[in-house]
Amino acid sequence: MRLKIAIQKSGRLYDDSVKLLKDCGIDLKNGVNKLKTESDNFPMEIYFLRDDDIPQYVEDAVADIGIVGENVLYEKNKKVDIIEHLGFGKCRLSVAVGRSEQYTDCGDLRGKRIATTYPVLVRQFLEKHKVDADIHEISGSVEIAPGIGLADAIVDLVSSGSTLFMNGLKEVETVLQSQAVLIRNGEMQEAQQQILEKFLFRIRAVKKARNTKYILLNAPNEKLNEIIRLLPGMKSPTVLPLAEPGWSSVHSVLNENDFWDIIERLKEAGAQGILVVPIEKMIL
Ligand code: PRT
Ligand code: ZN
Repeated sequence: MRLKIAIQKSGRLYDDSVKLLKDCGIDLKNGVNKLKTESDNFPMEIYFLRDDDIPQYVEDAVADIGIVGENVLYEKNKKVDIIEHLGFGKCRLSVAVGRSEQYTDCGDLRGKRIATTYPVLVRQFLEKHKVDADIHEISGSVEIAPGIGLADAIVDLVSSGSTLFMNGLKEVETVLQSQAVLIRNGEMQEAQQQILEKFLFRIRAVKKARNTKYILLNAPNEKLNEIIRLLPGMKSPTVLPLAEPGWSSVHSVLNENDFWDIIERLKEAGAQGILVVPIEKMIL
């Protein structure tokens, strides 16, 4: 019994999807340009597909689970469940208009021609805002549509914003915030379900570790209490005496988001020789 997972064959989600499997200790048999491969050390079969096809394959149970962007998932609207947000492939689906256009709110889109590869999401967005506009579905290079007179506005994925900028466009509305998610077929056999539980346990340990750093520092004993108060730790920080009398070594973990703030306060409190190291896995 193997758990079948569909991931993107090539493109923006490929590297992070393969890295996630690798970080979960799942080795893939070599074979570039293959449609599918399997793992030597985990009961998993990996299908390489176009991202647009992944929701359908999971709905049809050709694959049990899949990794796909929320943008594709909601556009395709298939009967699958989201199990986990994966934290990569982050982008937003945005409305953009010419940089010199006046724009105050969605009402300005009324009667306009909007080019997009996401007609379903754009229609929902316009209905929500009670705006009538013409949706022109095109299959790619959406950003050039206003420049060649095909549309007045576009709805496309944006990450850094440089594509819009280079095409003389400005972002005016966010239709959807998106990231890669793990999806599953609603009905799965018990054996696959159990493999999925194991896989999820590993994914959560990897995600937790990615957001956390291990910190080691030296502190004069008289400052220990103050420094320990700054460090959350998993339970509480580990404190070990240094060979030099009057000094201790303190070990703990830090959340990536609080990281710089806490480091500054630790220095002010008298911490020295601060080392911060990545954590590979974290099981709580
Ligand atoms: O061949 P296949 O159909 O599998 O791939 P694809 O060409 O349809 O998709 P791909 O590989 O481009 O993107 C896969 C997924 O990555 C998308 O569905 C999103 O979930 C996610 N993602 C994250 C992005 C971006 N960021 C992104 N910036 N997908 C596309 N873009 C494009 C965008 O369309 C625009 O052309 O990048 C350009 C904008 O980037 P910035 O940085 O200039 O703003
Ligand atoms: Zn695609």
